[in-house]
Amino acid sequence: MDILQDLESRGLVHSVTDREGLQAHLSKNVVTLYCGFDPTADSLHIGHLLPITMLKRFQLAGHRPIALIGGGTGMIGDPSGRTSERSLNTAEVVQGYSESIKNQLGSLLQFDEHENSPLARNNHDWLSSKTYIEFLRDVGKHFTINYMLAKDSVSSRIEQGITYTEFSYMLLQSFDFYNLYVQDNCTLQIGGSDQWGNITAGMEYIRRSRENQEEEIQVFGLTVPLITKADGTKFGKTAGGAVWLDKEKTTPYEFYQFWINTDDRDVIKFIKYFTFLSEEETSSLEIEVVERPNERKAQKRLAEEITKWVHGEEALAQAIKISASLFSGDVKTLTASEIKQGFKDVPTYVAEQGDMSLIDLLVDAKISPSRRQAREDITNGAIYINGERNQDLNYVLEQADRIENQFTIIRRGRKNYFLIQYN
Ligand code: 485
Repeated sequence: MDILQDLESRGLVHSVTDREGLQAHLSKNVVTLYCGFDPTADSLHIGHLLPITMLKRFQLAGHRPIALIGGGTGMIGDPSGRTSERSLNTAEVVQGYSESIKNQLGSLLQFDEHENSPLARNNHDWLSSKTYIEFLRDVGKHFTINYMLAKDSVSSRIEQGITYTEFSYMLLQSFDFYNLYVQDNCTLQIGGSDQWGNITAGMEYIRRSRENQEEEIQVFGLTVPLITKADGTKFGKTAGGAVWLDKEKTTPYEFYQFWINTDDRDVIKFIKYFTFLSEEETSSLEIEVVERPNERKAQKRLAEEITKWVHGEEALAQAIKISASLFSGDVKTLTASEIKQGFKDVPTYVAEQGDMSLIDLLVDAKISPSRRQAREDITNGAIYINGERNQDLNYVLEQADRIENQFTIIRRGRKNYFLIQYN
């Protein structure tokens, strides 16, 4: 199976220009390809993960990927796939975001570490030095307004209005493809399906601007599908918002849990999309989903693979440990840093240092609704301190109940967790 067939069998190809031509091109050459990322936030999110795995797949197949950071285009804002105008960020903000994103892409793709390892480029390098007059003459002249108006990214915004700034975005992305074609011999651009218009505009621009040269121009575009879920909800969103790749924004435990919670109907598709597991292993997990769905083996494998890739072995081991502790209730072996991750969304009560009676704590932290109920909860055996049942009505919490002197975990009933944090 060649790379294109492999991608197709995984369901990763939404659209491709000249499929047969691309297949031949990939079989005859080490192809340089690129995908662009605009610095619109200080971190990438899991919506970016699929194109990143694509870059890696091409690399593993012997081709040469470029991760392009949109330090220049991020100053403008791509209207593709959006229903409203973006607000502009300052140059400093965009530069800061560019750096964070470059670091993330570097850790996922390992720039410059081996022979056909991915390259990093930043379009600020060529966009910022081009004058307006040059740009209009060299790039603008190759596009008719009619062509630009016909693109989805523009036509879908006409009624509502689109600024000249965002309208021009496709010219910048086209100019990027051209530059990478000239300087790095890049002949393929990939992206999400919302990028189709910008990618084909770039191909068009390369052809037109090189029209009078002798060389035969072969450039291609390929897009990955928008990820859909069986239950119809949007992929990549949780109650807490987007799932980020930055561990400060989405902890490795939350990240791991996101994948663990994948629906049985989606899990094999996601394994094909996001992991590099063999066909045999994927098929055997497919059987597991059907025959032993309760064991959630496929979800565990999916979560393990992606968490390891994005956050590393150690963070994965922690995420697994936190998940197991919360599941079994045996939380006393958790470290303070693991508690911070695992209990991020748990009601937290900040207590003063010093000893405190259990009943007072249950009432003050609103764990039990009244003193009477607190007493009942304790006698009934519903209260656990750091995973251990406590039925002593006169119990006073002391130093030994504080994990690393910072936290006490209280559980009421089967799984209502509360976190006590000390000042
Ligand atoms: O030369 C280029 C300059 C910038 C870009 C691409 C080529 C970025 C692109 N215009 C864009 O906005 N991409 C989105 C982003 O940066 O968040 C997303 C796409 C998604 C997928 C992902 O980037 O919406 O489909 O391509 C990698």
